[in-house]
Amino acid sequence: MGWTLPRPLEEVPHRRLNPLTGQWVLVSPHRLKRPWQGRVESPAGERPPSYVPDCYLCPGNARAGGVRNPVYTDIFVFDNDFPALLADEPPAGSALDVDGVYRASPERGICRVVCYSPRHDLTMADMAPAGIRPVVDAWAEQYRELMAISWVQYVQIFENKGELMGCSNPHPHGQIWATEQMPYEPELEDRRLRESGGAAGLLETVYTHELREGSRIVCRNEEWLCVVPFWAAWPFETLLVPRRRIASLPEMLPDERDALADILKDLTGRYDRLFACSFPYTMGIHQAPKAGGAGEYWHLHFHFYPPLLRSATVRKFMVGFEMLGMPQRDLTPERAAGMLRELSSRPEGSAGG
Ligand code: H2U
Ligand code: ZN
Repeated sequence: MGWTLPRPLEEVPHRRLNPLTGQWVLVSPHRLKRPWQGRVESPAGERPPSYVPDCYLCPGNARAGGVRNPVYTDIFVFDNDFPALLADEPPAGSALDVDGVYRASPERGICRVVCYSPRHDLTMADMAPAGIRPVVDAWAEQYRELMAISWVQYVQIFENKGELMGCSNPHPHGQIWATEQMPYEPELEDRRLRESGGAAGLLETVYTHELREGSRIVCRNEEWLCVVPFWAAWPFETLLVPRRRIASLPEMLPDERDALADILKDLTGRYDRLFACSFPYTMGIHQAPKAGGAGEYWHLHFHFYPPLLRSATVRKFMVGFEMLGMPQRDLTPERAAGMLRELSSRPEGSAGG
């Protein structure tokens, strides 16, 4: 049945549970009455050119390692020249355990980079859905290919966008890390999804409630729903969930792929219009690990974690109580969703190209 937030919670400090991780977040809606005298930035300046001769991701250019990129026309995937993990089998005897306190073990992995477009100046928000579709297909194909490697347990696809998020180059790109062991965040989610994997899984329940309740919806289409989750820690954090409980990207049908490309453009466009800037974020796809049975209960989803709070330059810091205690937010998820929802899905006068 439908439900709504008890009225008092819109005014008083409270905790909300993140059912995917089991962690709680503190919400302080009453603090929104605080005066704000910070700056609000004007729209960002000029776009970069569409081709940059010394960009290591532009078509035909040499990368930092010396290898030359092909003259690619849609997407381009390559092995990271400076990978954080190596695929070589670790030498025997490299594990450490002293009194259960000092523990270490080798970790194998494969790191790749995915260029979304040959155009240096585009982001997903500027690309047409038909241009994003090859990115969606590449993600699915990379997941399939990397999961087929015997020792790979998990594949994390992600994107760091914007200097604020440590992104090294504006050329639109993301990364893929395939690891021998399950990293921490998906591990937490794996347990909850497994425990809730009955007739209506956890994210199916969320999908149904959010669609009915409406106050946290940012945008949606036939196949996908984007909300500021009830338990969001970052001010404009979003969760993108498919209607159907699919465990991993290769299971997506053509309609679901097209709809995904469409909603990625819609969401990133809203983000850009929120503070009239190219909106920074870390985005990532959580999907099934290799562990037996995971394909049965996993429900893939995207997380967007943007750092901005009030303008193109005023960001939220996860410091102080957040670092030492637990995450906290002032702006309620319902208000944040309302702000993103009110923005038009396409900028005025845009053909969506
Ligand atoms: P960001 O997405 O955080 O900007 O990282 C870009 C990645 O591209 C980074 O992991 C890799 C870096 O190692 N890279 C190459 O593989 N080759 C290059 O020539 C430069 C950057
Ligand atoms: Zn997740």
